[in-house]
Amino acid sequence: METTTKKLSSAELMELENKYGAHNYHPLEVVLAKGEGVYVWDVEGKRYFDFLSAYSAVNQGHCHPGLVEAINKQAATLNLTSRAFYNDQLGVYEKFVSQYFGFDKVLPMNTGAEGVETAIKICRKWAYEKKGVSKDQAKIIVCGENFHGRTVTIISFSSDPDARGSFGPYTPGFVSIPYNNIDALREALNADSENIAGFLVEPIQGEAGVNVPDDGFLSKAYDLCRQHNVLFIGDEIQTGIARTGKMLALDYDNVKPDILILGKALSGGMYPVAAVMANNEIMDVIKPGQHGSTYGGNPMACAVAMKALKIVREEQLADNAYNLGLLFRERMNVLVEKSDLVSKVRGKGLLNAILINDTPESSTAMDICKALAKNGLLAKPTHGNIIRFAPPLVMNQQQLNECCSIIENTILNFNKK
Ligand code: IF1
Repeated sequence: METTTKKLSSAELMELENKYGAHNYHPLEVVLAKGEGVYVWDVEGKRYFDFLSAYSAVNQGHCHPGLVEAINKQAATLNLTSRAFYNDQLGVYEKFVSQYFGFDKVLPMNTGAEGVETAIKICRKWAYEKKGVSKDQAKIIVCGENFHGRTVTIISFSSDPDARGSFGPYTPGFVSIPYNNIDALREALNADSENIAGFLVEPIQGEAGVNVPDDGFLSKAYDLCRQHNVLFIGDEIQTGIARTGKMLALDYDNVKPDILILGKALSGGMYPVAAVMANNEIMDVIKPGQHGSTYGGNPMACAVAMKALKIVREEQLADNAYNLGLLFRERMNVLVEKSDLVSKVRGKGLLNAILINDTPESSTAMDICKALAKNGLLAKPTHGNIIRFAPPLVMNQQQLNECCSIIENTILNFNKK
């Protein structure tokens, strides 16, 4: 065993991950050791603006003092009881989160993928018991290029060869249509109306490269679902909790989903907390013994999530994300004019991406991210030639302008290999 207390260098720590950890990621070569607000620091003490926010989990900023206090207090009091017993946090949280998002009930889980699995189970059971779908015939419509998580059932309806690849056999019961294509949705519903149980959709596709659908797509999709007695299931794990400039991205379209899935920023990055919300006629199809999780609804998660949601409201993070997002895209659009390297900026609120003018196979976007890191800003490419920008929502205007300058300078001084 190691007995020395010597601090390990970035190189040594990367080597440890490389040697002892499964190679299921390809991280940027920076080793983080500390975070505060919009900043993170590496092992050597270099400071960066965090433009990933742990994939939109730390919307409230790193180590938010209110969240640190909430988790410490609960950690010293009661952590985990399982759902075999009641606990003094769960009911209070369930009331709080249900009223916050306007649903009758919540089913608490931990990770986003679990939330999606939960929604699928509720939707299927509802289809058999309420819609009258014949046994094992329920189908859920999903969208091409979706990202909903990593479980076998969820990757069964992924169109990404890496995500789905050699993990079969796959779970049946899913029909895929192109994203943002209302005619395709109409056709799929017409083709099998009586067996379609749900439509599962990301209001903005994150992993696909911040794909923003046309105005009206989501509300038209919702109306079609109503016509066919199909549940509209909103995956707001990444887009929710103020990220896109509204509390939920679906708020832009005035759509209230039948089932809402939240995760990530529901805990502000403190702890894995996910929630599935629905009204009674849907949620009540789940009876004791039919779903659950050891950690789901534990007192730590409840205390942290309540505080995380209070912070979003108190600090008006949705409005801040909305306003800073306008500013960000305005400045990036100037860059699109100035630089041949950037062909487009898109997004809502503080969930944005720039398209790099090179092939997805090229290393250009990755090389730009490395240069950005050198200049003190952390971001990562998705799909090869798209760079996602999603800073914590506690950023202020001066910081955002500083970040835009870093991005502009890095790109204007970038020499393609
Ligand atoms: C990884 C992306 C983000 C999600 C939506 C469910 C989940 C996610 C809309 C599952 C998770 C993550 C997971 C992360 C990469 C990531 C991601 F690049 F894939 F698209 F956020 F940008 N629905 N998204 O975005 O939630 O089970 O992970 O808690 O490393 O796989 P989870």
